Amino acid sequence: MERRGFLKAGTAGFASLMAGTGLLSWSPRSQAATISKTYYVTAGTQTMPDGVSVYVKGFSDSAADLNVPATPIICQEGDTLSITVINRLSVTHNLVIGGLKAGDPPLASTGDIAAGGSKTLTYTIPTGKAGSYLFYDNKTSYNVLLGLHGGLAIMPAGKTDELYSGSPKFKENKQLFWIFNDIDPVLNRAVQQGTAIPTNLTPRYFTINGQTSLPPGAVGFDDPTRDAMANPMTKLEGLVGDRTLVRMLNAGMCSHAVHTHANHMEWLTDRGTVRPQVWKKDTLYLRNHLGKIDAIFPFEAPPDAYPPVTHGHFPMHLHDEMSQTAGGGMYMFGAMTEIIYK
Ligand SMILES: [Cu+2]
Repeated sequence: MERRGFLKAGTAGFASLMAGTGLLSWSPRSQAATISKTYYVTAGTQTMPDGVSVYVKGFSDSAADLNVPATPIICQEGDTLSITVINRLSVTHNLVIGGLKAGDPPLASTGDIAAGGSKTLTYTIPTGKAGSYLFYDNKTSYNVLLGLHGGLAIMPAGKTDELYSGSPKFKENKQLFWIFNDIDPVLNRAVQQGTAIPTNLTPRYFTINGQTSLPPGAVGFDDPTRDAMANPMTKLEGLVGDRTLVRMLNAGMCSHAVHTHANHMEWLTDRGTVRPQVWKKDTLYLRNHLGKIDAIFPFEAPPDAYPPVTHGHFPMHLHDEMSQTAGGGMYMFGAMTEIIYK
């Protein structure tokens, strides 16, 4: 599949998102609903910014696609999730929904899905589970690193602008995921070729929502299907006052220092636990191995500029420097996106 499938996947992922913006779209309901979704476990190759082709696996929208990360799911407390996973590969896989808090057992699991088989996970979401979740494959310790992961947003019932009931508010429908991953191609090659899985991993590529930033002059620069700076699913874009919820999930093996220019972020949760006070910080610690944080980027006029600034472009990058490189050195080909005041 693979390249073609992957590129197709890059745009297919937008389909369930809000047309034109890529943000998670949400209309609350007074009644619970059943949210049905089918994922196909597929594999193929993804070309890294240095031209290296890396084998990846994904929970994809069709047998012909390769979506890394998976198309996200958004729902509300009280809803029933019905997720069918069709395993198109020749080894056993599964899909689990991570727990709300660090250390919690998974909310739900498909159980083992044999090669060529399928399973359906059904889970009715109780009140109190609103928040951000990573769903992933935990059949092995490394399947999540290969790309088998995606984001699940559970809204408080009937709400459009709160992370959890009573949380600081964001602007309606201004919410998105930043899902980070890192890739050691030695691992991916071992899985592809069925050789021994390495015990020491050294990531060479760092992604946000499956892509890297591509600076001017690079192949794919400013192409939203390739460049994390231009992808509407990833970049922060708004007018002053467009408070945006960012649900940050880390599928990878490296911890990160998530740094925004222009504004400090309002830090709401760490690993699913609501923080006792909302701190405003420009750099947030996102732990490795399923770490997660939620924060609001407030889109205030940047406070340190005079005369006041209401338009402009700023970066979000990670302050752990290796994550801003590809292939062991290419700078600005890493986990970075753009913040745009329109
Ligand atoms: Cu910076």
